[in-house]
Amino acid sequence: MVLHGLSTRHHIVSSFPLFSFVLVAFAQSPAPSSILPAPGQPKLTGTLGGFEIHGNSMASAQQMFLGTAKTAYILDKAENNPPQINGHPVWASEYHIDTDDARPMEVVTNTFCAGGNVLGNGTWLNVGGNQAVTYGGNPTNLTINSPPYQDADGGHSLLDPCDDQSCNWVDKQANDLTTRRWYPSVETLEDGSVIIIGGNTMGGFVNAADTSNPTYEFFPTRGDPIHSPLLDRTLPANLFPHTFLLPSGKLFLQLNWATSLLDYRTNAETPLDDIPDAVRTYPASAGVAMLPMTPGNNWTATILFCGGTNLEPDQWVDNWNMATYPTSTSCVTITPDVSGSYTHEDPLPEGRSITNAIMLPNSKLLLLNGANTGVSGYGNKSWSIGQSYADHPVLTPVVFDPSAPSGQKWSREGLSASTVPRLYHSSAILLVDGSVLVAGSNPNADYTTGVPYPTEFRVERFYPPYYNQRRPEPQGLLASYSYGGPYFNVSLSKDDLFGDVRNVVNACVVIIRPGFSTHALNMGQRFVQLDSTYSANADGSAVLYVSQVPPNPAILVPGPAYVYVVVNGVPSIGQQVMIGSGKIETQQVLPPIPLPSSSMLLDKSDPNTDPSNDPSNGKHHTKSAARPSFSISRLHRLSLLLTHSLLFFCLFVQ
Ligand SMILES: [Cu+2]
Repeated sequence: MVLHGLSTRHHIVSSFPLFSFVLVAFAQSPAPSSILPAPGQPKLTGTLGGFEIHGNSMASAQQMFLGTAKTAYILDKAENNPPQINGHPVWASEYHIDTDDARPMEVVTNTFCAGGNVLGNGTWLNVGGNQAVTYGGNPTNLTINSPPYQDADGGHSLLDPCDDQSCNWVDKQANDLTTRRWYPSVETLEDGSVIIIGGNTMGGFVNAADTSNPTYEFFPTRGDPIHSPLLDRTLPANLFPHTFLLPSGKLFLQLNWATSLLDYRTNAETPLDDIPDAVRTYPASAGVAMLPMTPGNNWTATILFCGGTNLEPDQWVDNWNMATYPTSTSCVTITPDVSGSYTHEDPLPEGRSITNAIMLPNSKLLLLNGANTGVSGYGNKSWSIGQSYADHPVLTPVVFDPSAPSGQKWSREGLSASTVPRLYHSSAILLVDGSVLVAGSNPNADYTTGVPYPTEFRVERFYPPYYNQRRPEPQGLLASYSYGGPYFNVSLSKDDLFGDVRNVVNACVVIIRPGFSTHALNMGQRFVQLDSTYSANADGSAVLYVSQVPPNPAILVPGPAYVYVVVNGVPSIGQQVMIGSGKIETQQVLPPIPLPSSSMLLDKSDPNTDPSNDPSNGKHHTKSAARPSFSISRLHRLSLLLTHSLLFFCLFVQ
């Protein structure tokens, strides 16, 4: 029996003309991508919904990113960590996921509160940071190779990650950055270059007019920094601006109470609504993430903010007890390409600052780390907790389900608490096995023990509830992905579909950039579901027909990412892939080849696959079941209308 779903694939191409990019001719097809081997199973079983302490990071993980499937990289500030390298303390390390060993790495520049992201060619960039310091974090007069750390002013450093321990940071002291930047944000652009935004020229708890760097620039350089009026009018809580490249090609910027769109091509800024309830930028340090971009929402970007603190600009002075000040429970979303207004979401179960928001492959958002009172930062104040400006760690994570009904989006079902407080200067990233690497916390001016919140080297793994299930082992995933172009086939066995071929309607392919984690941000974190249809076979196996990345590099920028196949919310082991050309250049964009219609070839003799035994009475084989969450968004409808109007006009004028 063959049941065909109604194809809506031709709509996908027509939904993109709203965005101004060029579709090149079919003849310029991308270089064929190699096929990845089927991923296997996790090497471990984990404590479901809980944390396990796994290793020692050697330097505190103020910054952390996944360089390869097996290797994470950690950056700290220059400080008096006990491990040594080349005659001075270590402030960078390479963490091996499978063995929980760390390798010290040499970094010359002081990466204290630097930003970072990955370029389109796979090289990681660490940029900005404090000047050279001595014990206690105090600045030294010398700026190059100053004792005791032989550190230098935070410039920028580059790393090509590796699995054989052969790679090292390359420091650029005489660098391309034209100005000093402490606390900058870094966002990768459509051509794989990055924009570097804001920061200040000297340190401080918050920004100030005399030290602010109210500009942005690019790497590789495009010349002098460009002034941003938004950065001028959002003092003092405008460091590490929340920055997201939108599908429209504009940059969404949220800092202090303000929101704006930046067209970096014309330098035009368009104010949007102020964010309600709370400041979300450092030191308020709310959790923030772009929610999944999927065929169901036509790859429209919605950004979620949760927590923070409601201080007004004149309250960001540390002459009062900020460590006991309550944090916000407020959560809001904004869909900036559609509306400049925020929408209230279900609030958090408790207020939270300094929290990391991690996109899981099952389309849910994990919030972990952070404090219930206070803010980021530290100092020797009478009211400090040790030196911390935050207190009351929130040890139990909480999960946000974007698809759950209002009032039921947050859940702690099956989740348990960590034993390790993670306050200022902590970090977290998704790993390929779907667990989350959690590290850092150091609300201290220098390496410090014997205080309530010491310099933390313990590395944990958090195991989401899916962790111990058998993972899908898809065959046919590609090693690199083009923007549009031909679709490809991914095979799933009966076991991959949990013994019931009808689960193929709940199978999808997602690509995740875990991002550069620091200061409650994961810069560049993104979750994009590829379009797909299916053909289910009588033997219980199935094939997914999978589109390449949508034909717009602003939806998923070029560079390395991880591909997962998710069935019933259980992800395969992720595999590192390359999005786009692997070069920093204008990316080739092709028309997507329409996908075949979904079909379900069922074995009537097998009660597991006979649709007459299905309580849903076979309705899941229809178009709506092929994409259960599919709905034509307003934007999609508008684009269809425009396309069809254009078509009508063309016919009419002939
Ligand atoms: Cu910092």
